[in-house]
Formats: sequence, structure tokens, C-alpha cells
Amino acid sequence: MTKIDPSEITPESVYLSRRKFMVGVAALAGSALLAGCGIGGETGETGGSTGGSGTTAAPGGTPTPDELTSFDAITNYNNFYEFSLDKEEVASLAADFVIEPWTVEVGGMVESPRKYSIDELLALYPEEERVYRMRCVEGWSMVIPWLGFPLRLLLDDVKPTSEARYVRFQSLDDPERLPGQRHRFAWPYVEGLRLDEAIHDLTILSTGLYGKRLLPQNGAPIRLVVPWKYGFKSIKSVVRIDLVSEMPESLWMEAGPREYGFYANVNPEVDHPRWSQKTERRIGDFGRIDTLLFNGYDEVAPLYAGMDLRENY
Ligand SMILES: Nc1nc2c(c(=O)[nH]1)N[C@H]1C(S)=C(S)[C@@H](COP(=O)(O)O)O[C@H]1N2
Ligand SMILES: [Mo]
Repeated sequence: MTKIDPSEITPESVYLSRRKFMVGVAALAGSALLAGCGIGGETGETGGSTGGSGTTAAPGGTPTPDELTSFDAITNYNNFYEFSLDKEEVASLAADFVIEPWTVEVGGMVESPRKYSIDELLALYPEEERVYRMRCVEGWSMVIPWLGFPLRLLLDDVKPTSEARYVRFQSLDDPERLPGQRHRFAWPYVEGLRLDEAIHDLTILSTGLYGKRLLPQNGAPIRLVVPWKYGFKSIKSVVRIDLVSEMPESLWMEAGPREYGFYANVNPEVDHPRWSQKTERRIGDFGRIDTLLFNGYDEVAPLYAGMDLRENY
């Protein structure tokens, strides 16, 4: 078993050059390999002014409309540690992932706990298309046309009790089907939202993208998408959703509490301890663009009124 330690994690620029170096050094196993594969920031910064919602400031300050990232990039450059720490290897390793049958169990502090099949969810909650920016904490971003439905609709139906204050999400836990879980880590992948974040209209459960069912590498058959938070909050291949009273401890809070907080709102003013979050690389484009507070989704600002976003990172 190999342990993944977030402190070994390397900026992506270093990772890329190390990968080149490692061609022919395949015998090097263990932490040296893993260190290059986990969450790491990218270096490099450019200036520029801020753009409004729906546009992103290009270096030099010219706002450019967000163009969709290609299907090819969205489905071949993936963080899904249950398969691999190498983004370019996830798709092939996940190709045969069995997603039928699949149930999502919704419970905890609710009046009407229930298990759903994916077909039941699709029948109850018609899919809509949502084009969202996704900003990974590592410093790259994409624009993805998701299919999905507001999480709020599902939560309304199970009726959270008055004690419910948070939502806890859990991914599949099955080392037989998820080879990356054979590495020692804080499995299963767990994430959490405050209840008011969870019922915000931007928060969706996604079952597809580009008009097709999700492929395994993107979190099939169902994953969360929370576009104003760093990508790691958007937990993939969800099997459990629980309403709880206490703030859930996510996998990343457990693995690296100094580096990854509960809120994880995209914020160019709050650096990661080991890299700046001021800019990002839009996959498919050249150069870097400014990162926007809440990833440009200003409508969520009232959720954090009066909160110190530096303390609550
Ligand atoms: N279960 C699970 N969910 C996960 C991850 C993961 O490793 N396991 N990676 C997260 C990270 S770091 C990012 S950036 C996004 C990537 O989503 P995408 O590959 O569909 O673009 O998924 C998030 N959800
Ligand atoms: Mo990420």
C-alpha cells in the first residue's frame, strides 16, 4: 500500500516536467510517482481586470465570453483518485466501470428517507442543461455543459428535519471496482455542504454532459456540481446523501486540514498555502486568466454575508 500525502503534492508545472523525466524511469514506484500526481497548483501569473458573470477577464483585461471546453478535454483530463492520480489515465482505467445497478440512498435527518435508482431520479427530476465554469484548486479550469437537476428538488422531497444543517455526500467505496482505493488514503471520498448552499439553485446533481449520459471518468452515474467552489467539492459517483446536524469532515479536510477547508469557495484573494489562486489556465486556451471570487457566480455572495472568507476557507 502506498500512502498519498498532500504535502508531497507538486505544482502541475513541475509535475508535467517530471512526467517527461519519468519516461524511462518506470521502475520508480511509490511516493515519487504519487507526489507528482495529486492535487498540486500551477505556477505563473498574469495581470488583468475582473470580468462579470458569464465572462472572464483575459490577460490585459479584455473580457472574453466563456467558450465550451471540448468534449475530448472534459472526458480525458480528469481528477478521480479512486481510479488514478494521473489525470490522463483516468478515462482508460474507468472505461469498464460498472454503474448498473446503482442506488443513491438519501437519509439522516429527513422525514422521508429513500433509496433511488438512477432511472427513478431521471423520471422524478427532468434534466436541464447548465453550462458552468469549473475551477480546480490546482489552477486550471473548464467550461462544461452539464445535464442535471437542482439538488433542492430532491432535498424538498425527503423533507429535512429542523435539526438538519449540513448535507454529507459519499462516493462509492469499493476497492474491487476502484483500483485507486488500494492506495491508503482517507477513503471513501466524502464531501459536505451547508444546507443553504445545498439548496441554492446553482447546486445540481449531474447525470450527463454534452447531451449524453456521464462517462465513468466524470463521475457516472451521478455526481454533484457546485460551480462556485473548487472542483474537489463536486463529488463523483455518489451513493449516499445524508442530512446531518454537524459540519461533515470531507476527505480533503481529513487528508490536509491546513490546505483544504470545508467551504473551498473559489477566491483569488486566498492563496493555497503552497501556491497563488489569482489566475487560472483555461484548458484549451493559451496563457492564464484572472480567477474570480466565487468563480464569477456573484449571486452566492449573500450565503457568506458577514463571514470572514479567509478564516472560512
Ligand atoms: N469521488 C471523487 N470525486 C471527485 C474527485 C475524486 O478524486 N473523487 N476529484 C475532484 C476534483 S479535484 C475535481 S477538479 C473534479 C473533476 O471533475 P471532472 O473530472 O469531471 O472534470 O472532480 C472532483 N470530484
Ligand atoms: Mo480539483
